[in-house]
Amino acid sequence: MFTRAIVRPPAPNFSQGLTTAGLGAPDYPRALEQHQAYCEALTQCGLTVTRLPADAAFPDSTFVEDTAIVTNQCAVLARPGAPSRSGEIASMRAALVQFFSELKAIAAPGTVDGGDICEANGHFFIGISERTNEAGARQLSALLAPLGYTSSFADIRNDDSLLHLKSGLAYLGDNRLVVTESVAGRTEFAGYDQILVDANEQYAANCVKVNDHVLMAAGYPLFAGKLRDRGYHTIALDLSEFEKMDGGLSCLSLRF
Ligand code: CIR
Repeated sequence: MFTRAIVRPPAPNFSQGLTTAGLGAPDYPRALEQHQAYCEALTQCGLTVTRLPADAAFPDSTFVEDTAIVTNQCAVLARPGAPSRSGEIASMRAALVQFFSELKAIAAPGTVDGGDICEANGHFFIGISERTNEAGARQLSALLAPLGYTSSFADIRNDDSLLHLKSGLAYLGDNRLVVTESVAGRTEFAGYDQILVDANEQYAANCVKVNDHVLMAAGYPLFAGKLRDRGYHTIALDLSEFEKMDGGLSCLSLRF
């Protein structure tokens, strides 16, 4: 069970963050509304939500999931692969020390974006991507191992459809993964029950199981139906303004 989440609303210069989406500039008031609804959904799932102040020094800082890996035993500060995001770590450190007695950290030359890390019941899938390098992946694996966590790597550098591993992968519990087509075919994820996200609904793959609900992006009826058919209670959230900045649902919070 999760009890807490950390979020950070977008700053007014949110549109100056990194993006490849080609969907146009985000509408700031609308982004704030969507973020508010996201926070309310987390509250509905039973979480106490800590809202960090918006930080215009880092336009991508609303994507807090990329800055740390949190487990039920520890937190690991990430080391973002995008240089423009490296300064986001200091304020996340200050936030996390309130909740974790010991903070670990990825060090140079390693880079890790939290969006590349998918935990599945004590096993960590670590994506090696344009953001997370092999040195960072090995460091994270070594930090987690003494705590009893296992890990494995998935190299997604040749997969243009994925910014981060979790752009195409989510874990729902009960040995069940949500996968996009390109992720479904990979041997790393064989042995799991897989819910396939249709190619024209790929954005929906980045969903999050929070206690008794699955939070998912609104506007993806096929995927919503697949979840409902399997008995999940879904909460659909409009994330259009975050999608314009390459952001998925999971990256708007750290949950623990
Ligand atoms: C970036 O490119 O870093 C941000 N504009 C979006 C990050 C989204 N994070 C994620 O999917 N984990």
